[in-house]
Amino acid sequence: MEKNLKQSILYLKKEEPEVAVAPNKVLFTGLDDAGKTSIILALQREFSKIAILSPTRGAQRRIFDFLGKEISEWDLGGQAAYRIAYLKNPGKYFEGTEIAIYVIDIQNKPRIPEAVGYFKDVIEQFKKLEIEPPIYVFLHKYDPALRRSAQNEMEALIIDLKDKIRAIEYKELYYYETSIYDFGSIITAMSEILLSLYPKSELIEKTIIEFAKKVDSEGVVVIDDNSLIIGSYYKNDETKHLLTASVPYFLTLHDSFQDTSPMEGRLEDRMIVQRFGKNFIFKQVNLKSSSLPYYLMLVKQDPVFRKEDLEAFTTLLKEILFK
Ligand SMILES: Nc1nc2c(ncn2[C@@H]2O[C@H](COP(=O)(O)OP(=O)(O)OP(=O)(O)O)[C@@H](O)[C@H]2O)c(=O)[nH]1
Ligand SMILES: [Mg+2]
Repeated sequence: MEKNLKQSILYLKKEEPEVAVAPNKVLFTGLDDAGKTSIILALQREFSKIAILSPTRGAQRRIFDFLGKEISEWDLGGQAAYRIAYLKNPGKYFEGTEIAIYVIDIQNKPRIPEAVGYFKDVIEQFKKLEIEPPIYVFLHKYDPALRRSAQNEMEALIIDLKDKIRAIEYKELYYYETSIYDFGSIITAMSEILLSLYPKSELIEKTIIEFAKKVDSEGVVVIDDNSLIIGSYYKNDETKHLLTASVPYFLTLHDSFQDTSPMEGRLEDRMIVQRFGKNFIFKQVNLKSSSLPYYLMLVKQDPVFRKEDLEAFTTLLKEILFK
């Protein structure tokens, strides 16, 4: 009996496809001071570290889990001396990139030509290595205050910058306007980018839409512990903005409560904020006992929903994600 059990466990282990799969490499690159490390820290809600950040030394790597997939995140310090070293040894730094995120500080107008120049260098390395990862250009430091006070000027600058980049031929190129003072912009960008690696994302989306209808909600987001939205439903753009902008604050508030009273396992624990005649409801959901928590946030007219509806929803999510 025991032997059979052991054999079947061995068999199961052999069958497990994840074992041989290398983590997906996501590369953050760009000039020094562009804001790469700040973006990464914002997603981890390490706000106090952003304030005292110093330039990244060389390549910093971190591995994290996204929907059960290992993501290997590379943050390439952008100071000139490091950039020269990377270009001398592309195999070491650029090889295996599956997604590239190129961060440009759009507030630093005098350095834009330099940023475009290094962008060309990076593309050349990919060509040398015969890889063509999608590149997401972050037009970064587009702060809300700037959007209010100098929108025309910034839009003109962005058009000009895109023209310069367009002159460099590359297949898959996408743009995001981001700012660490608009967390929603970072969360939305990173979630969309990482979900592109994940074939089940459409199914998750459908499940969320069904749940939103069932509980009569105008917007629902499911978030992982890295502040990444793994699926969402929004009735309209306004709801989308309200939800994505407030998610990081709910997460931070949740983090601060966690230190004193653990929420885990208490189904009734939720945070509710009333605004615009609506209820913003935030709660932790445990989709897998061994892994990091997930979070659910929804906007509704009334603050209640049936426990059974939530349970049916989380069961479905679990099946999609982990089976
Ligand atoms: N106004 C504004 N400042 C930002 C934003 N993001 C980052 N910063 C600031 O930009 C500076 C540089 O940020 P880092 O994240 O260290 O830049 P980096 O690209 O990692 O730089 P290297 O590590 O040298 O390559 C810091 O002072 C940040 O506070 C943003 O969205 N808006
Ligand atoms: Mg850095």
